[in-house]
Amino acid sequence: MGENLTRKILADHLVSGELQPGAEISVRADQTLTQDATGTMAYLQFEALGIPRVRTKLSVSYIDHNMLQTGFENADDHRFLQTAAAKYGIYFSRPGNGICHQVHLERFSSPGDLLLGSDSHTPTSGGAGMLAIGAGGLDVAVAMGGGPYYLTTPKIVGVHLKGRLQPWVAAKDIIFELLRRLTVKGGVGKIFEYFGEGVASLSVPERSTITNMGAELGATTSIFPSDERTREYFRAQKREEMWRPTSADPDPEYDEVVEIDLDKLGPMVALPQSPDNVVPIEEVAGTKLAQVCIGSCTNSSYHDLSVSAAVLKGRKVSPDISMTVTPGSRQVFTMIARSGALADLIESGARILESACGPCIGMGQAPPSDAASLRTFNRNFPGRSGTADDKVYLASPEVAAVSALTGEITDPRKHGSPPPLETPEEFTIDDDLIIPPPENGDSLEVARGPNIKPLPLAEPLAQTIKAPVLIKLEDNVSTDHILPAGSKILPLRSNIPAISEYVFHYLDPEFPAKAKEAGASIIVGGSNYGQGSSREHAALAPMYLGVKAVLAKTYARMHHTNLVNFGILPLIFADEADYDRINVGDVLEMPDVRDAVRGGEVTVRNATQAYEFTARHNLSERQVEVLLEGGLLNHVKAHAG
Ligand code: MIC
Ligand code: SF4
Repeated sequence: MGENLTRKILADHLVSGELQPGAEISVRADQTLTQDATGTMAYLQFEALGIPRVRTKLSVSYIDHNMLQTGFENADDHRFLQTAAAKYGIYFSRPGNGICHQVHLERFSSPGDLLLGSDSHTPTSGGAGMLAIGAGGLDVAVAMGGGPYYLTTPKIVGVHLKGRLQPWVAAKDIIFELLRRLTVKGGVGKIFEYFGEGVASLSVPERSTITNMGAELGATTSIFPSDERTREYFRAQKREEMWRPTSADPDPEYDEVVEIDLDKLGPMVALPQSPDNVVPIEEVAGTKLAQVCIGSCTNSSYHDLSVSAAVLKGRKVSPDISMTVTPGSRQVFTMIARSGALADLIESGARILESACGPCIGMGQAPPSDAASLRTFNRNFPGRSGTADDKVYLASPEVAAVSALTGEITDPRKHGSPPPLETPEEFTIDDDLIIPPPENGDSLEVARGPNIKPLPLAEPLAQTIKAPVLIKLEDNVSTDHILPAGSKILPLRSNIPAISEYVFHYLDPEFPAKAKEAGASIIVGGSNYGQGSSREHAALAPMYLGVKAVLAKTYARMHHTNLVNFGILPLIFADEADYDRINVGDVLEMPDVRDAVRGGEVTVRNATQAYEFTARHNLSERQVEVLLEGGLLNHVKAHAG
C-alpha cells in the first residue's frame, strides 16, 4: 500500500524519532504564525532565548484578537508586537488586515510545508495542503529560533468524501457530521486527511472551514491534498508560483478510515454548549433567536459573506435580531465592498464589524441574558461570548443568514433555491498592511509600555509535592473554563500577575485567592482536560498561582504540552475510580516525586482520607527532563547549542 500525504510531509520535516503512532517525534517548521493574544508571551519567550533573528523560512505576527482598544493595554501590545517583529525578522500583519488564519491562507499558505502557529485554528491552512499545527506560544518561540517542535506521532485517519453536497448544505456541515460522530475528544492523537471524489467539489476556502474546525475534534491537525482546485485558488491569489501538487501515493494506507456521503448530509446545528452537540436542523428549527453573527476564522471567506449577502439582499433582518457580519480579511472586506454585497448587508440591517476575531472571543457583541445566539463560529463553550448564561448555537452562513430574516432557527431548504454565485477568478491583492521586516534589526528598540510585564519563570519539579486539591472538574473542561477570554480579560495577556486573578473565573471565582493562600495546590480534572485553545496562559497563570500538579483522566494535546512547558506535572489516574474518591480540600502527598516520574508511576497519598493510589503519566523522557529542569525555557537554555 502507498504512503498517505500526512506521513510524507511529516517524514520530509522529521528531525528526530520514528513515525510510529504514540512515539515522540520532532519536526522542523518552515513557517510560524502568532496572533496578538498569544504573541506577546511568545515574543517575550523568544527574547529570553537570546536568539537575534528568526531562523524559519517565514514567520508572521498578526493582530486580530485584542482589537477593542478600551484602554492603553491592547495598543501597547500592538506596538510591542510591531517593533519586536521588525527587530527579529518577522512579517507584521497590522490591525485591520484580518484574522490570522484567513490572511495566512490567502497570502502565505504553501502546500507541502509545515506551519506551526500559536493558535488552535492554525490547521485552517490545511485546506491548501499545508501541514499546519497549533501549539503554545513557547513552542512557537522555540520553532522561530530554529528548534524542533515535539509531538506524539498521531494516527492518520483517512476521511473518504463521496458524492457532492446538496443545495444549501455547506462545508460546515461536513465537519459537523464528524463532530457528531466522533465528539470533541474523538480526534485526540490523530490527523484527519481528506481524500476521495468529493474533494474536488470543494473550493479551498470550503476545505479550510473543515480543517479549521477539525480543531474541535481535538485533532493534531487536518489536511486536504493540493490539486487543481488549489492551483485555481493560488492563481486567483496571484501567487501560482507558490503552488505545487501534493497528494498521497495511490492506494494509501490509513490507521482508520471514515466515510462521509456528501449527498446524504443536510444542514446541521451545534447546540449549546459544545461544538459536538450536533443535530439535524429539523430538530431545532423554530428556536427563537436574539442574535445572529456571521464571521470568525471558520466562516468569513468571500464566499461565506457573498452567500449571506445574497440571501439578505432586498430583505430586512428580523426586528428581534441583532445581526453582525465580520469579514475575515481586508481582502474579503474590499471584495464585498466592490461586488456590492456589502451594500446589501448594510441595507438589510446587519451591523458590520472590522476584520478581526470580535464576537467569537467575546470581544464585544455579547448576547443578551437568557437568549439564544446563532453564530457561524467554531466554539460555543459557556461564557465564551461574554455573557455568563449564554446559549450559543453554531451553524453555516447559509443557515445563519436565513435565520436572521425569520428571527428563529430556519431550515434554508424552505427558502427556495440557493442564490447563484460565481467564484472569483481573481482576488483583490493588496499587501500594504503586511510590513516586511528590515534586512537587519539589530539597532532597533522594542517598545514596552506598562502593559508588558516580565515573564514569570517556572521552577524545577519539587522533591515532594504536598498540596490540597482546590477544584475538581468534569470531563471536557476547556481552556475557556480554565482561563476565560473576553474583552475584560484578554487585554491582560501580557500581564500574568493580573490575568491570574481570572483563573476558573466562571467555575470558582475564589480559586485565585484560595490558591495564593494555599501556596501550593493541585487541580483534579476529568477526561479531555484543557480542550480547545492553544492558550498557554491556561498553564502559565495557574503556575503563577502555585499549582504544582494536575490529576486528570485524559488530556487535550496542546494543554498537556503547555503544562509541561510551564513546569506543572500532568498526571493521569491509573484507575478512574480514584477520580470519584477524591474530594475538594483533600491534601495529596507525592513523596520523592522527582524520582517517581522518572520511573513512570507516582504513588499519591490522600492524607485527608488516609489511602494511597497510583497515578501514571504519558510524558516522554524528554518531557520528564523538561519538568525536572523547570520548564521548556530553562530546558532549551540548558541544552543550547
Ligand atoms: C480561541 O479561539 O479560543 C483563541 C482565542 O483563538 C485561542 C488562542 C488564544 O486564547 O489566544 C485558540 O484557539 O488557540
Ligand atoms: Fe479568532 Fe475565533 Fe478564530 Fe480563535 S476561533 S482565531 S478567536 S476567530
